[in-house]
This record gives sequence, structure tokens and C-alpha cells, in this order.
Amino acid sequence: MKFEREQLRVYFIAGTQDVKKGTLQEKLKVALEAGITMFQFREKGPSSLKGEDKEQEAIALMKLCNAYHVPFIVNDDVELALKIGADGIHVGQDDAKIESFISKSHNKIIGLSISNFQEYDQSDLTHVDYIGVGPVYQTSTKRDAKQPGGVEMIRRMRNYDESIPIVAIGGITEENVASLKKNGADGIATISSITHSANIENTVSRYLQYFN
Ligand code: 3NM
Repeated sequence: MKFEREQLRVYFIAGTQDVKKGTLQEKLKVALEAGITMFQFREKGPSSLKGEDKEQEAIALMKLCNAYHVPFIVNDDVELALKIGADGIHVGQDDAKIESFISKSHNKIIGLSISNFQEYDQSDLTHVDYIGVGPVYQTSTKRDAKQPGGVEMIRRMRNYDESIPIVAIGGITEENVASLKKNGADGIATISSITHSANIENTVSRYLQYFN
């Protein structure tokens, strides 16, 4: 699938470990129906699925995304992404993974996490379609998250690179989206505000309103 920056508008990220009530597949279906523009399968941590179970879950989630023509991105696991034919990968500061992915695929979406200017400067962005910049705010979802940079970091990153597609991540809620958009984010990426939402449809609809 070809990358377009509009796909970053409402970027839902989750793994089975993020869902306490119900299932990830149920939640993803509601979120897709409500109009999320991208999905990342991020299966991580002690309670996450492994091996064959992880692959089966990934395939089921990918099929849902395909039905809605929403890109299905795999976090970190290049081998899995290639094996099941995902639309792309998202990686941390790891150029080797990007190299190995592009050597075995083409026309795929590649996202890279960037937490600060030092990481930006040391990254090769040649094959990178978008950067995930964060954490913007305090997050309890990612254990090893760096210091939050606030909306200021988004503004400075946008000034530093005027053209690269940027998705803001970390502690996103309906309250902070407007200022992130105003300061240059092409979209928001969120885990808990969707997985913990009492009404996913409303949450996604309100996010979309800010970017439409
Ligand atoms: N990456 P929530 S913060 C997956 O800073 C992830 O790169 C981050 O979860 C980064 O939306 C984060 O619940 C967790 O805060 C986002």
C-alpha cells in the first residue's frame, strides 16, 4: 500500500496486552468502523502472545484492516511483517531492521520512532515514510518511554523538518489534539485512549473532526 500522510490522522496502536475487557479484534473492528486511518500491531511485554499465537492474531487483525482499506503496520517484528504480507513496519532506533525489511519487500510503509533531536540527527530517513515523535505527554503504556517533550517538541520538530510526516504519540487524549495539530502534527497515535475508551466510536469520531 502506498503511504499518504493523511493515513496518520488517527493512528490506533495496540496489542492483546493492552486490552483488559473484551478482545483486541472486537475493539479494532469498532475503531475501523469509526474511521481510524492506520493500525499498528504492537504485541509487547510479559503477557503478550508469542510465536504461532502472535502470528494468528496478526493475520486476523490484518484481515480486518484490509476489509476497511486501512494500513496494517507491524511493530518491530520484521520477520512477521514479511511473512504475513503486512502493509509496513514501525521500528525504534534501529536502521538495520529497516535495511532488512526493504531488502525483501517494496512499496511498504516504514515508520520510525524519534524522541529527540539527537535521534533525528543520527537517523537515516531515506526510506522512512513518517516519524512517530514522542512521548509528547506522560504515558503509562510504554515502560521505557523517555522524558515527555510536550507540544513544544512537536513544534520544534516541525520547524526542524518542514516536510516529513509527523505523528505525535504518548499520552494523547481528546483534550490535547487541537494544539498538536496546530503545532504541526499530521496526526496522533494512541493506545490507551482507544483501548480504555467507554465509547470507542465517539473517541475516534472526535479525533477525526480535528483533522478533517
Ligand atoms: N511509543 P498511550 S509512547 C508506543 O514515545 C509508544 O515513542 C511512545 O501509549 C514513544 O497512547 C508510546 O497509551 C505509548 O500513551 C503510547
